[in-house]
Amino acid sequence: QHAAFRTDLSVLLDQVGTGKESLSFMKRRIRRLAQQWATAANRLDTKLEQRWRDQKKILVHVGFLTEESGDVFSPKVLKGGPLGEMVQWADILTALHVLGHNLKISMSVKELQGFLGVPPGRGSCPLTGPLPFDLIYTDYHGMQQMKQHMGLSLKKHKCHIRVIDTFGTEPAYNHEEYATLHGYRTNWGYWNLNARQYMTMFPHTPDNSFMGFVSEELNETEKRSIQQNKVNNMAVVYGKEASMWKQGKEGFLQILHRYMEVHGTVYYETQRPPEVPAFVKNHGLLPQHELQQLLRKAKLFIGFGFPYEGPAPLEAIANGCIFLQPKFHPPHSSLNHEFFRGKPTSREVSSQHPYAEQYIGRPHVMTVDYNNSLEFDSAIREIMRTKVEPYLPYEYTCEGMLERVHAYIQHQDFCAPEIVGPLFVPLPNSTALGWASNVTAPAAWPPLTSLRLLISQEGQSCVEACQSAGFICEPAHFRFINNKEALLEVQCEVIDSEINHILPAFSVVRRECGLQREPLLFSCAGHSPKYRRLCPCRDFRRGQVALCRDCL
Ligand code: U2F
Repeated sequence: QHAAFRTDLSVLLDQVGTGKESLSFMKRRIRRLAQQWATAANRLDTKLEQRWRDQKKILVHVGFLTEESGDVFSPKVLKGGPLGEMVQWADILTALHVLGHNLKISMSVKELQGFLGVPPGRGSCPLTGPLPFDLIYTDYHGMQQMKQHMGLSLKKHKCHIRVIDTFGTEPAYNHEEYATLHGYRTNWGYWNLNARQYMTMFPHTPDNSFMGFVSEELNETEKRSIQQNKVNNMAVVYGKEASMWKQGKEGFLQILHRYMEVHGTVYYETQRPPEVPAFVKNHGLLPQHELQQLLRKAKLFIGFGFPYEGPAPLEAIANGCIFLQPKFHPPHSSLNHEFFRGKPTSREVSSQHPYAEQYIGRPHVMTVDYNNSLEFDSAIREIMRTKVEPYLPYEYTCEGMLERVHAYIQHQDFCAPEIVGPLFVPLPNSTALGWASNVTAPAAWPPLTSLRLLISQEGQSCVEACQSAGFICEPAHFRFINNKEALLEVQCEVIDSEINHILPAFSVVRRECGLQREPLLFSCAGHSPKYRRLCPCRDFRRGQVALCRDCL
């Protein structure tokens, strides 16, 4: 059946259910953005020229909101707790509904069992028949629950699963045996999925798929009125929980206060939290739409270093604020910071919000060293002088998210047997950068036309190598370059095939080349001091890094 776009969200709102603050938050958000989604659906429909889209049977099981996982988030919705995950799930549900799929939503293990058709009760009673869904979106908690209640059949059906994973999972952590042997084992698990089945909140590592969420888009009239009403000396602090304000913030808050009126939206019960200085005008935790109004007036949205990688900076920038944030030197990661410890990634987080830093940047985003008061001081003064327009990257608009999710649903297939190289043929007389395939593999997505082979510097990952050449690493293309034809230019004396997440690569000193023997370990993120890596890069659309030029 064809999936026809839907612009009426009432069925979805009924499906989300009631009885918890988290659900009310998500429903308020869905209602508030309904018009934006409808407009976006119409635009994308036109853009895709009414082309055929298969309607999929989709189960969404939101593991972290189930009682069985402890649901620590719901009670904190009105108390300054994390909302980023709820923002994202609300938007995923809306996108799937608007794209016209056949959706079932589960927020408890009982509902999960009901939808999957496994007998209720504890213990692992395997699903015997076929899986009644084409796709299951869940999270790490949901994976555990499915393992417990689907038993062995989870393995059989796992290619249908997509895991919503805020900070991302790198291939080395995902492969059970490899993680266990090489110190990449974490409590989140090693599910042996294709790493692209993990879907992240920001485009962190291209090893995972970028799911994202949306932020409000302004029309020209709104943009103009915002610019007229900006208060040049008004700052809003990023931090809805008092603990985000503690320790070492006095110094730069004082500097800030010298120039600007400082506003906060910190949750409090009866009186001002002691962490928040008296000169701060605290509005208390605001409903999302009121926060937007505050951001429309403010000139500056300032981060204190936590929370990491949340939605709020995008909302601020979309409402015409400049986002000022601390640079992390050295970068924070699971190796050196409590918050990331035990998360299945070694990704280095270079500032509070690396996406804002790297994908948006000046004049909308300024990333500075907060320990250097001169630098901080001059940043504030520069911000007060600088005029910016509200800005929202296309990938965070409703249309951008619909386009991306549409492309994933129609093209990503982790169940089909993989076609492997060597489909790769270097073009004659080419430099490494110019190498491109002149063979087309009909089933490949992203299509092979997008492939650009690159060789990294020693110690450099493919994420960095591709980025520095203006491309993005594309893990789906590894299978086409993991062969000796692709190694032609590097003249290796020996070619081995091993299980190691930095392969394919070669060691300059030893003139040894290594090919990858375990496709699950193809990794854009991997790097090692003595190795230059073979990197499958691809082009990408402006403002939609998840998709290559010919990907739609
Ligand atoms: C991130 O979670 P947070 O919820 O802490 O992220 P934020 O960027 O602070 O904000 C999430 C939403 O909270 C809303 C705001 C954002 O959409 O509009 N909000 C609000 O409604 N009222 C207010 O007064 C202030 C904000 C991240 F998303 C999570 O994945 C991480 O777990 C967490 C920790 O790093 O950070």
